[in-house]
Amino acid sequence: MSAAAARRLAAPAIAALTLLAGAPAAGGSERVLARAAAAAAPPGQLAPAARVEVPGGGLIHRYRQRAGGLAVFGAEVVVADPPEAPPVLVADTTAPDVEPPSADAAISRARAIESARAATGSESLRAAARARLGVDPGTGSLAWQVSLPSARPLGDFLVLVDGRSGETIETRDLLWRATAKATLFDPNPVVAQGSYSGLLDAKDRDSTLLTNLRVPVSLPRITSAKGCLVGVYAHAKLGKRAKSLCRPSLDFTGIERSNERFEALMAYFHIDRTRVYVDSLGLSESLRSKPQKVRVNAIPEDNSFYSPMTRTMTLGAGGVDDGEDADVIVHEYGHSLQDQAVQGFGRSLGAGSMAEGFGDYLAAAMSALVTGGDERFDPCIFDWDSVSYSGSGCGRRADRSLTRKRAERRCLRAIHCIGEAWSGALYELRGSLGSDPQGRSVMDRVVLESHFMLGKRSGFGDGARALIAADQLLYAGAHVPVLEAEMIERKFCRQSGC
Ligand SMILES: [Ca+2]
Ligand SMILES: [Ca+2]
Ligand SMILES: [Ca+2]
Ligand SMILES: [Zn+2]
Repeated sequence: MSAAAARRLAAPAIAALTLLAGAPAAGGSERVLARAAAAAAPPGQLAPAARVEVPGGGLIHRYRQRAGGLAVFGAEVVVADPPEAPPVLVADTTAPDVEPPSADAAISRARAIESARAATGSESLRAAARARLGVDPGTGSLAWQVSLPSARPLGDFLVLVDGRSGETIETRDLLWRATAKATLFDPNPVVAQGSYSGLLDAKDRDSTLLTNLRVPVSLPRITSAKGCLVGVYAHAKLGKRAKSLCRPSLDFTGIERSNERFEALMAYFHIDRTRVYVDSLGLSESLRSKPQKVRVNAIPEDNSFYSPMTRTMTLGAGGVDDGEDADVIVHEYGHSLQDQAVQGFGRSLGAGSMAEGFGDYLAAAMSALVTGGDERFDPCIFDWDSVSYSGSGCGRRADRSLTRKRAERRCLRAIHCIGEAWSGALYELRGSLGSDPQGRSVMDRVVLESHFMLGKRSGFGDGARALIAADQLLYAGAHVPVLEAEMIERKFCRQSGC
């Protein structure tokens, strides 16, 4: 700061201190102000921000640096005022030489956000971007501080953008994350072994065979500082009382299937991986930024569900614990993904059936990512969970050649059953459309994008038209003839077209 500037600032500084001293409720006692005045910033730039009473009688005072009515980013002073001792200047991150910049001629908020997204390569967001105009403490110049909760690439980016030129001054990723380890079923022991031989639930007891069919995995993106199963995309809890599962070492490798924690680890791992996969497909809208809540072994029944009202997944413990089979976890998460695209989706027979069919399709697709494509096990849904109730070895299948009409005759309005006609069509299309030049499954992209164009009570006709529209949007309609032919053959569309 020049001598002239120092003189200019001196007068208002004294005025401000006097003002603060006259208002102890906001600013603190004169002794505190005298300590705060020892900070790097001139006292006139310190605005009282908080005053907290500490049990035992002391106070904590916080001041933020402001210049010309603008916040200096991250610049603050904290003074502790113990009852029986002199005040202490604890923290000081203020800057000494800030001349109040003029906010005139600043670039727009929208341009600042655009510049921050370009600098971080952020293609999609998990929540809305925010931006605040203020002062860069490093240079003293006008700047926008932009917060970007980015989905792709994943990060909580805090970007400082020059308020006049739009250039990036600094980029920081604030997301806390850690990776835990566990040994889990992927997707389930039947697929891991390649047969049903010797595989029995035996009331959730461990066996050498089942223990050995686990594989070591990483549980990435843990955000809990205590090592609980809370992450960017999943939040897993145990039992009816929704207990947290925490281990500060993040090493869960010793946990076997008889331990109730096993299913929580399974749920975390498979939800996280499915979400990352969906995000990798490059869809038009971002999905929910909050982690998916899931409660495992929360009900004794052999049943699992997703609640659109609480947005929570619940996995039952009947028969084989539902959380031991990724097919169950992914199917239920499929309901959540649809609810994220169209809130409350599934309020008609057709919509309900499409929802069930999509959940099974997604379970088959995620299985295929692990097996590399296995016609025995990918379309067999709940291979492991179903050992306690199904003679065929599958709870349902995603590769039936059913038409809508035959399914409706056969299924007596049961949506899981009619859903097999829908999953059958999607799964067949998955095989025939294959991958795009970027290596992404065409059908996975098309079906997930199509959900953004549906309504709560949409029927099969809407579903078919949404698939076609999604292909027109994503691939310029390259696969429309194949999609439409399949939809007509399955009787989701009339012979004349969708
Ligand atoms: Ca178990
Ligand atoms: Ca079960
Ligand atoms: Ca399967
Ligand atoms: Zn379902």
